[in-house]
Amino acid sequence: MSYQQLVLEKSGPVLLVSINRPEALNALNTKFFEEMNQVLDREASDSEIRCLIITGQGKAFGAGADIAEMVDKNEVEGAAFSKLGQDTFRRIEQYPKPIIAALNGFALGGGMELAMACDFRLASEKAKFGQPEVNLGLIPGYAGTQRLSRLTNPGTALYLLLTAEMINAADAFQYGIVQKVLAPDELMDEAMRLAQLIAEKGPKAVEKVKRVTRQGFELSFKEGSEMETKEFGSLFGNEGRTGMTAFLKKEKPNWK
Ligand code: CO8
Repeated sequence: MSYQQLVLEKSGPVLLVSINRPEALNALNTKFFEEMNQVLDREASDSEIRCLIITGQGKAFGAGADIAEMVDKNEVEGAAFSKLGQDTFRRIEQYPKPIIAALNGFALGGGMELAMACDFRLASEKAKFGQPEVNLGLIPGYAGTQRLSRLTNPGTALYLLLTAEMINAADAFQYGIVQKVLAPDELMDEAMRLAQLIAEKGPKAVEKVKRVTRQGFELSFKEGSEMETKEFGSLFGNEGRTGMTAFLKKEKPNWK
């Protein structure tokens, strides 16, 4: 399957998805969302794939939703475009395999919202972050208002959302938006190293740790802890036994 706006590279158990519309700084349009959903349905769902990386080609990760596509939309069409993006990013958040954002450059508006939907974020020293929607008379439409305050805190989120100030990678790290800042030529190596590391772990445990952590944000502490107990128990006798037995025998676990 070939895509117009995405380039896929498989490296063993890791699928690298690069957004490839550098002439428009990888602005996110309807075609992008259609193709991203197709990748999640097809290539990413292959049982050999254990972890995904999303990055951008050129000087941007993504400079936001495509302003040229949005400019003439009416209220109903604007809301539909928001819903398409929200549903796609929710799928990324809930996808049963980890998805790492490797932020090579501008991550603005919808591009920053895509990054926030991923499980964690690595940034090049060259990356720039911001929610510039108010400059356009808009607000974030891909759940950025919700994710940014949960990822950071209400004060940091409102500072960025209200001023539309662009911040650098060091500031994004300080605010907890990104987990690591790397030299530009080290970004993809580190993303791949971490993805391969995750791919070596128990696949059921990885899927469950993502789900329990993610769903826990939307539950009370008590409900989240109960879900953890249930999922913890479900690993006994199968993948958990494989991993613990291998440890006791000083062997590498064979998860299959
Ligand atoms: N949409 C469409 N085209 C874009 C976008 C974008 N978001 N960003 C950049 N481009 C295009 C430019 O128009 C330009 O095209 P052309 O060469 O044909 O003129 C090309 O990319 C290169 O851009 P610049 O020449 O501007 O490059 P610079 O290096 O000078 O500047 C910036 C880089 C600072 C990133 C600048 O391009 C910029 O400010 N871009 C817009 C950033 C922005 O406002 N993003 C937010 C968009 S709104 C949004 O994301 C809302 C999300 C929720 C939507 C919900 C649905 C309703």
